[in-house]
Amino acid sequence: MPDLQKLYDAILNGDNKAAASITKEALAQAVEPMDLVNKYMIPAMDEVGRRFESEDCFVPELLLSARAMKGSLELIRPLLAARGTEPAGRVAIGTVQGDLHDIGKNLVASMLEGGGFEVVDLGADVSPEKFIAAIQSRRIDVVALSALLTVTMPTMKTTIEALTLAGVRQKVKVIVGGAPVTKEYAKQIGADGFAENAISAVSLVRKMLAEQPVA
Ligand code: B1M
Repeated sequence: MPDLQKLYDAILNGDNKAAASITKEALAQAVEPMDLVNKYMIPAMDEVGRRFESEDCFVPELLLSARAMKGSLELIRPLLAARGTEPAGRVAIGTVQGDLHDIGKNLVASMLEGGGFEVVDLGADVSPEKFIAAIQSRRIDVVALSALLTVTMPTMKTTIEALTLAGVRQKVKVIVGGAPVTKEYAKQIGADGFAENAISAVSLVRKMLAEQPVA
């Protein structure tokens, strides 16, 4: 069994090679993938964020840590996606316009795939028009909006408003999430639901579609 604390250190220090090698070793030894994510990888990114806030590290270090995190997640992602059974609905997911953070969004997308949903991943910095086009062309059941910056949270509201103006709001459920987003904020901007993390996003979407299928 590899020393998993070293996975935390590798992501914190932006060492993508070490992070990938420990992740591979852990997966080969049947360590539960979500334990790697929740106990070591996310806490490392949280620590990077704290250091950034206190000016003990800067954007280049953030980028290196993000690269290490993404590399490890790429190794874990197929295992999460393989857990699904039959498609339970189609979710279009994206980080809203102006926001480049996509690690959490990618994790939510992988867990939704693993939960049996078909995921249309629109990427990061996604304009309202792109969400609208996806709804119009792909028979989307749920639109999932992610935001990591307090300054891009209001773009979730403008995206929902744009869906209404385009006449597609009633066709979909809209869920929102991301570190600064709260349940109260979700309600305030007219979203149908809020999920705090990737696991709760899956149960939320499942519950929503079972309770009240979209029009
Ligand atoms: Co940025 N950044 N960043 N950054 N960055 C934060 C978010 C910050 C909190 C750091 C800090 O100051 N402590 C801060 C935001 C402060 C604020 O707004 N209140 C910040 C800042 C300020 C910035 C810049 C402005 C810095 C600058 O340039 N001066 C800049 C903005 C760029 C832009 O977007 N326009 C910037 C840039 C970057 C990088 C590009 C360098 C890089 C992102 C790389 C990438 O994503 N490809 C980066 C990173 C890595 C971070 C931190 C350190 C880590 C984010 C992360 O990946 N976390 C972050 C600090 C932190 O979060 N601790 C920070 C791990 C990930 C798994 O968690 O994304 O929270 P998270 O996702 C979670 C949940 O939130 C939830 O589920 C996920 C899994 O549990 N979730 C959803 C997310 N989306 C969801 C959607 C759902 C449901 C749940 O349904 C729809």
